[in-house]
Amino acid sequence: MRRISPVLQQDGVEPDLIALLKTILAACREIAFRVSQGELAGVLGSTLGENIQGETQKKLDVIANELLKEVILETGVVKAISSEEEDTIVAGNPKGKYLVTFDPLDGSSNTDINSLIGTIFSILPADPAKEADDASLFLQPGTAQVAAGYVLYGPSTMLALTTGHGTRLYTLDNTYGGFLLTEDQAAIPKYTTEFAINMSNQRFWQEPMQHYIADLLLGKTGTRGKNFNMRWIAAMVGDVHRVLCRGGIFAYPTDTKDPQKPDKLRLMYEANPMSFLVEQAGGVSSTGYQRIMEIIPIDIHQRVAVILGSKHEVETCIGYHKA
Ligand code: AFP
Repeated sequence: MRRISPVLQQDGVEPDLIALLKTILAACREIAFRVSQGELAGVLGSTLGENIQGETQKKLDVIANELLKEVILETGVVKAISSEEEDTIVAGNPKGKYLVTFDPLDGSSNTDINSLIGTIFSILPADPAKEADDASLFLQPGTAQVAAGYVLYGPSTMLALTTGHGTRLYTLDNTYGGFLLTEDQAAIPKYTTEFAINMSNQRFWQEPMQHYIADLLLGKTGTRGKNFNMRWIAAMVGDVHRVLCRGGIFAYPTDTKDPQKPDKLRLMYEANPMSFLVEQAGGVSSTGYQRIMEIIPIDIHQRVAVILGSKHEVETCIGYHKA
């Protein structure tokens, strides 16, 4: 089985980018270890703080954020980072050619129940003409990403990575301490009978999503003519991993539950990197009205509706938004 560096070299990825990715993965290996120690390492439970999103921070959120921040800024090739757990961007080397955005621990409410969580990251080019503390550096569409990935802390620790040459899956081999290639080309099946959505929000959705899900629930007896099954992990990283492995549709649509927060998922830390991975695996990712990776951000902490996964199913869902 192959290691990461030769695979990335074969794809023609720049040496500085390879080194940056390996640094991020070194931090993720450390996070994986802390996660695996659970209660023994005293890392479970919440801190007294809230992040910029107004969400309670878990101890592991803070630990993962600090670990990633420190090692990424030390590389010298990063001009600035933007994290879901930081109020503002953090400046790095003014001459750095890359920007890194990350959600240090997606699904952190799963930590206390020993369920799936992960780290999601995205790498963008840095504009040399801008200062390192200028947040507008990050206001680039997802199509500008040079790499994106996640590390899933599950029964085995897995990495999904794209640099625009398809999406590859790697598994952490604890015997040698590195990630080994275990799936050379993730390929999301075009058709599916599996959906993932938080059904408890049903009454708060807009009409297109109400209609679409109602038709899925009717199964064989409705217009879709086939039965659908549902899965929900409550960590996007886990739900997207399932989609990459065997297909499906994952959606976190706009809702009116909290009028201050019509969308839940963060464009830069969750939606864009996952969209890049999904598209590179042959899937589709949309808000229902627009390709996610074409959104020009106006704020680093911006949120967005997300519908992604198997091509035919996502396109069917988009069709309901046109009606
Ligand atoms: P946390 O990282 O704050 O736990 O949020 C995870 C997440 O943003 C996303 O990964 C899930 O799909 C979604 O929240 C689940 O949220 P609900 O359980 O509120 O629907």
